[in-house]
Amino acid sequence: MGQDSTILDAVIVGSGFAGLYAIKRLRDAGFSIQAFEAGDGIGGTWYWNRYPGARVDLECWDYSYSFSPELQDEWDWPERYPTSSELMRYLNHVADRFHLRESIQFNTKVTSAVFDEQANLWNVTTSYGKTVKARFFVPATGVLSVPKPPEIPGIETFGGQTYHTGRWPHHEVDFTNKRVGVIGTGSSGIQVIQALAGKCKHLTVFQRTAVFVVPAKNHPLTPAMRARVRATYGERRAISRLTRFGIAVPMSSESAVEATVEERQKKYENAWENSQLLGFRMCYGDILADEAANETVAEFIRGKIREIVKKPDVAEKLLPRGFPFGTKRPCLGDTYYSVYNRDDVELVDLRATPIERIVPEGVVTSDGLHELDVLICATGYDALTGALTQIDVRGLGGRKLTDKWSEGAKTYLGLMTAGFPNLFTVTGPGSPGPLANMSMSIEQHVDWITHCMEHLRDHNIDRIEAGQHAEEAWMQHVQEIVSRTLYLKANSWYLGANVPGKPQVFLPYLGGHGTYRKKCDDVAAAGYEGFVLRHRAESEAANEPVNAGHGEAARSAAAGMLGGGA
Ligand code: N01
Repeated sequence: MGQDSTILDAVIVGSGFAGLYAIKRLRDAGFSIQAFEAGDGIGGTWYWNRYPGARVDLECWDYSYSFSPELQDEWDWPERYPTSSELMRYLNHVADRFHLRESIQFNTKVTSAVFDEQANLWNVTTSYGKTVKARFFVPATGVLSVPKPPEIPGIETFGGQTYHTGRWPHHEVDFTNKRVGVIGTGSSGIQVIQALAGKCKHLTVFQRTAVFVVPAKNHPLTPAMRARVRATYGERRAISRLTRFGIAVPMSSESAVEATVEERQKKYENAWENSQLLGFRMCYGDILADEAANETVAEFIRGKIREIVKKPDVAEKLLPRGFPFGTKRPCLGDTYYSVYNRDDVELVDLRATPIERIVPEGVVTSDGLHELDVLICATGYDALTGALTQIDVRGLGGRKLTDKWSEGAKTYLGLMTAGFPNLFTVTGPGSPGPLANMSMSIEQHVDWITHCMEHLRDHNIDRIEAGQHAEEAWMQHVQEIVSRTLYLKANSWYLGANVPGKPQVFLPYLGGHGTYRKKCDDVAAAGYEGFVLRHRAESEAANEPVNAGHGEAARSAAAGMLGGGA
């Protein structure tokens, strides 16, 4: 982009799905880039999440890159839902095939990023103390990458081995003859519990909130199945780009409350038998918006739990209650409920008998000591903002990102935050990110960012920033959309409710992947409406925004957004 070879066009942070694709796209577009990765290998979330049973719960034909038809054609997925090691194999293949590794410095954490407003450059400092200068700062740090500890007194005194699912060691952990405890029953806990039942001496599950777990129906893929998927990849991806969740499964617009009991039963049985993560949510249009509709699904799944779990008192504890189905992320698992029929698996209901402390021998709840050799914390993440706020990011006037976001993250379109020019957040808060197909959300964001940087280069513009009014209107719109749904009725990580002291603001955009994609494209087509752009010459001469006249347009565009629908 510029002449000075010591100045990079962009620094990218991370080498998971997002970082790898950002390296590829920005490099192909002719930008000079450097990526930093804290781990000693690529893979991002999959690099760290190697716990037993770890696998993605979107089907491989959705949860994979779509940018290269050759890559799609040559890659053989062995199973419907790939394990973390299969995903690592895939991502390593992508890194090798497109020569991405040469742009990544491993074992290097980015510790700070400070914007120099005179020079219009980001000074990015790493754990080695070295600072590099770049025009753009692109954290591709993932939405679920900073593990959340369980915040239980005495945890450091535990005498056995302690692990967090989100920081699993890279060596084999032997559970033979071990008494293992798992704290947490979200997606990670559900997977690790299924994998360890029967593989250790005794498994104790500490459950604070029972979740909805629907069958995964995972299976190996035959060559014929793979051929069928390949034949329809193009069409599937094209449809997915327009849908609410970024996958090519039709969403019904019918109402669950208006359907007859028999109609509902038939649909729900079908969803149970032919399940995928979003199956139940697709059955009726009002499931995530109407409590009575939602309760029909919730009660159907509770009925299945009662059928599978033989001990009625245990089944009763496993029944999810107190939040609508789908508002905490549902989990997938083929054997989850049946593991509780084993004599060597015990469920501790923390609502009835809370954890008091951890001692060297194990976990003490209000009904006594549970002796353990291994403690696994499947206690989740400081989601959506944790990885960004771990970096000391400072924008205009030296303002810290943590100060700006002290009452909740604010962005325009989840792509930029006002006061922090030339910083793009890949699948940032305020975008659909984790409420849609992540790999598709990542490609959409990275494509948009690349086009934007090309536009700036072609028009000699050296600064882009989210407009204040556009940002406020967008965040209002995000809140307005979620308020029409049931999502605010659950203490979820979407809301930041799982991290003590974190501001509780619902951050993912719920308007749907397709709607959001169109919005981003329209904004770009209108000359990056709502953003403030500054020409290089003007930067040098004064601080007057080149599209100051867009200020009103931005405000009215933002006001127009408020009319959007979920
Ligand atoms: O984390 P979670 P996760 N004492 O936050 C409990 C993605 N993912 O790692 O609900 C006792 O969902 C907490 O209880 P509660 C996916 O998007 C995907 O499982 O707060 N319990 C909850 O049960 C997922 O949603 C895949 O009452 C405590 C659990 O810990 C996201 O990652 C696989 C506690 C945390 O559940 C996060 O999933 C894995 C305490 N002090 C993850 N603190 C796939 O693709 C927390 N808990 C398959």
